[in-house]
Amino acid sequence: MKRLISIQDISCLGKCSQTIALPIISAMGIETTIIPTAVLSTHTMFPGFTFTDLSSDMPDIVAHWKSLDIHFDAILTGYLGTVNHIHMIHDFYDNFADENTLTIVDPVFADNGKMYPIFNKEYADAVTTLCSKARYIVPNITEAAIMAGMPYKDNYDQSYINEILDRLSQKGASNIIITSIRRDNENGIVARFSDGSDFEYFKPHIDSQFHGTGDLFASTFAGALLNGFAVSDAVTIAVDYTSHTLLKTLENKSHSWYGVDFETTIPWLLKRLGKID
Ligand code: PXL
Repeated sequence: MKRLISIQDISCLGKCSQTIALPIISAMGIETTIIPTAVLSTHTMFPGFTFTDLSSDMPDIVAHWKSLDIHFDAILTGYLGTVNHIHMIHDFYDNFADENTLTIVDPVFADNGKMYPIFNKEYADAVTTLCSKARYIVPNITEAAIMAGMPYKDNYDQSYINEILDRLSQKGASNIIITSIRRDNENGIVARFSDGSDFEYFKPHIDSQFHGTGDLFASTFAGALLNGFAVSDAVTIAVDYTSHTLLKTLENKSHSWYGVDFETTIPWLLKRLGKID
């Protein structure tokens, strides 16, 4: 069985980061190991959330796993929280990544034109450097613009996206998949792959704002890659699944405001992957 390590926070309530990666990637038939970088009472959109930094454990975890000669097929990182965490991911790559490891970074620090609480330019710069080392990056359009050093725009055209892709490529990013792109009445992704080819995939826009949709996208994308799908197919599956889950969440009148109802759509994903009939 393929093995992935997911390094991001545990938000005890709020359906995001590890509480999405663990169920989704496991359901896709991939052993999902985790390092929780911090424990939060909720994700940061709830007022008054607690935050306990767990990064001091990381060197000991790494040393133990090195002694066990553990191998990971993929390293997925999402919300990390501090610049120190990002330095630890560089160390983790030095210890566990080789030319075959699928390194996937979701930079997770901003959305809708703004940085999330607790992040600043220093964090954005540090995560941009991490993105230049990873094989795949999946920023949303706000994160991509900030990392590219471009002003965020609510309305943009293809030349704006191309400029962001050019600048991120120049900074060393390998396969860039920009999510949450709005175009007319559609939402989707635009990607530039390491062979220089561009790819895009759009679905009808769904008017909603839920936390964790980026995490759902990144987890599904990682799981699909590890199931052997080509990168463009993995992206397509991740967009289809995220959009299907949003629609199902909106249909469920008792859905929470803070996260999507992925629990109800896992069978759909397994069918989409051809794992069940
Ligand atoms: O969904 C991304 C995410 C992950 N982890 C925490 C967050 C967020 C988004 O706000 O607050 C703690």
